[in-house]
Amino acid sequence: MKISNVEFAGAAMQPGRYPKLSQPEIAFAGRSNVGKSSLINRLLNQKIARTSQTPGRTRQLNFFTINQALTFVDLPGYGYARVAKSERTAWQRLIEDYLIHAPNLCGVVIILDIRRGPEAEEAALADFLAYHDRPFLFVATKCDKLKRNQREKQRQILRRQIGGEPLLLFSARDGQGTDALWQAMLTLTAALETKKISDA
Ligand SMILES: Nc1nc2c(ncn2[C@@H]2O[C@H](COP(=O)(O)OP(=O)(O)OP(=O)(O)O)[C@@H](O)[C@H]2O)c(=O)[nH]1
Ligand SMILES: [Mg+2]
Repeated sequence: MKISNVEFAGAAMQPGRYPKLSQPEIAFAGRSNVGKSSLINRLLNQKIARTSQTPGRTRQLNFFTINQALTFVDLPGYGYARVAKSERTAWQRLIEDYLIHAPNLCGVVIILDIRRGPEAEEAALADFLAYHDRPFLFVATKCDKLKRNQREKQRQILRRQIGGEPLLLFSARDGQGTDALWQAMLTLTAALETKKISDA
């Protein structure tokens, strides 16, 4: 995809209060510090989403619109123990509310750390999305941290753990997987359009 324009299109801190946008949306979910914002920046070829060494950096939903045609939604990370429990619950409610109600959401990219794989939260998120009829795909990021043969072995292990779902390998550092991820996301947006037509 040729990116000619990316704009920050707003943020949401409370359920129900989302920027009013009309483009198809892709959301990026994953535990805190897994590399969601870095992945978005790599896909967009610019440092627009704020990244940090400190987990729990993204505390709101941030919306970025590309070529006025597609919106990326950077979700707050989950599973970070050093954030107060009340605040974690509030984020979770916000994320869930968005994932249930977003009218233009066509898919969710669930981001894993290649070295860590899915844990209870990822499984719960995938179940939640399936229940609400939201398409999702798994991406294992930070692949640059493993050597090629380790990476392949780990890919097999992770695929088994996610029940044979497709899994793309990615690195925000060296850019591997960027084209394949764009392709997969464009397939999700096309599927939403088709669904809208057949539901009409
Ligand atoms: N080696 C390597 N480091 C990465 C990669 N992606 C992210 N990082 C590093 O991981 C840390 C966290 O990255 P972020 O993109 O801020 O992670 P996040 O998931 O947005 O974090 P929160 O917003 O806090 O939930 C940063 O220090 C990044 O430089 C990658 O593909 N390879
Ligand atoms: Mg972030």
